[in-house]
Amino acid sequence: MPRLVVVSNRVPLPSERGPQAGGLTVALADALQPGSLWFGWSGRRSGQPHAEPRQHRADGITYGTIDFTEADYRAFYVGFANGALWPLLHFRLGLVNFRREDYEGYRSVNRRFAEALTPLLRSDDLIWVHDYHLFPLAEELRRLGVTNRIGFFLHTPFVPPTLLHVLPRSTELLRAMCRYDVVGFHTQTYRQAFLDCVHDILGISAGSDGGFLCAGQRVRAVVDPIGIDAEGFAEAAVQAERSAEARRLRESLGGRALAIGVDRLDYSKGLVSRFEAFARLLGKYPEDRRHVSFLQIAARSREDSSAYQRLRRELDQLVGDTNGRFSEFDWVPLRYMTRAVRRQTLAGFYRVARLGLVTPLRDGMNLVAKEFVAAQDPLDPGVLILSRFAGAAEDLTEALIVNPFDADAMADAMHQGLSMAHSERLRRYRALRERVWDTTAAKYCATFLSYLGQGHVPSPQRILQDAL
Ligand code: GDG
Repeated sequence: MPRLVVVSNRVPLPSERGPQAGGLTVALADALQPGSLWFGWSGRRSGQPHAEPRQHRADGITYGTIDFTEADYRAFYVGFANGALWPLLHFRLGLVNFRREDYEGYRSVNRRFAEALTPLLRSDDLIWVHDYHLFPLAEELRRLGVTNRIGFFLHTPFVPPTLLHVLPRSTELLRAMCRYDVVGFHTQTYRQAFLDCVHDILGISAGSDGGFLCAGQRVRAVVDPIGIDAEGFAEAAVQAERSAEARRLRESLGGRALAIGVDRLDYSKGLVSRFEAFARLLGKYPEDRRHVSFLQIAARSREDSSAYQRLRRELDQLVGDTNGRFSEFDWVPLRYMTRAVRRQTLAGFYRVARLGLVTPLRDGMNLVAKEFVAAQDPLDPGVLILSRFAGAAEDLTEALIVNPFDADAMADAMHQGLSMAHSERLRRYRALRERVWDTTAAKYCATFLSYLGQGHVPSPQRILQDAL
């Protein structure tokens, strides 16, 4: 078996993981077997970072990390990756902030990743690169003579050609994406958008299997929806339902139904329109006022960015307005916390909830939708309200699918969910459960690795070792 090398922007060392284990860590748990290497940024900024990576070992896995300078962090991470690529890939052109010096910083960090990683590589390693921070990494590795199979997975949506054109240097980035052997997306729609860009911008047509040839490189664009460890999460929810936290939450509801939202505090997650929709529910359906409480957990993220600071201010104001308008002396309709909670606790909270509100304006997949389904009590399940613009909506069609730009329609869906008959809740839940159990994290990893392994030619040493 060749060794797996995972590369992502941020490497969460086991010793430094907080309550909010990232989606990637959880999703890759199955692929990262002892012997694997995970390479990326340590999360630290230092004046004079070492060119050579620091290496740590835990549970048989090697973690290779490098530090950033303050300038790298500003240009690569805050500037180009999160200030230009993230809004573009989430269709928010008004928020795209392109600065040439940020782009140069992005390219130079990708070059440094390649220079630090190359000496750690073996000739038959399979390299799996994650997300938009690292579009040009394969190109930089190829420049250094790396001929291994290299795959890339994009966790965000991909945009059609008219939008990609908006970003200066996008042709260069698209060409760089074509230095990977495999390029993976969550959905058919994103893969098609990528192939349309390759066609319209680079003038290359792909075959029906998503394969094409670009500057001598054979590339294959594939669909591989990410999932969760459904069984493990369901078990965690059963345990957590009996925890002190879940009990306190239930007692605090005083018999009311719980609506829950769990998101990183990010403008793509549609929190503003979700809060507006909830206020409309309370205004339009007075009978629901005494029957529901909404808990939004929105762990802070990317606080160095001005777009995120503005969002926080807007949400603070909305929460204040809604609660000021509708609260009664013994009831606060909207509970909003920006601190992360433990994953186990979260599982119990989902299980207590009657409504799961997953209403992003755009989202690559959205794992919260799958976690909510997995956590439900099969005999008395809650209702998932899901944005049609989350990748998850391509699969989870039995959720109440909403347009997150239509606050009235979302309020109606919340009302429908609160008054839904038990038989309909069961019918929808059973169909959703099947989908969530069908597209797990383990399957996501196995599928990607099988694409990446195809065409893998073992090195002469490996053939010799295997023969002995
Ligand atoms: C990107 C794409 C794609 C959230 N708050 C807490 C907490 N979380 C956990 C959730 C979930 C994860 O974080 C968030 O995953 P999402 O999929 O919703 O979103 P992104 O972070 O934006 O991830 C997304 C994903 O990559 C995977 O490809 O689905 O579309 O944007 O697991 O439960 N976890 C804990 N405390 C919190 O307060 N423990």
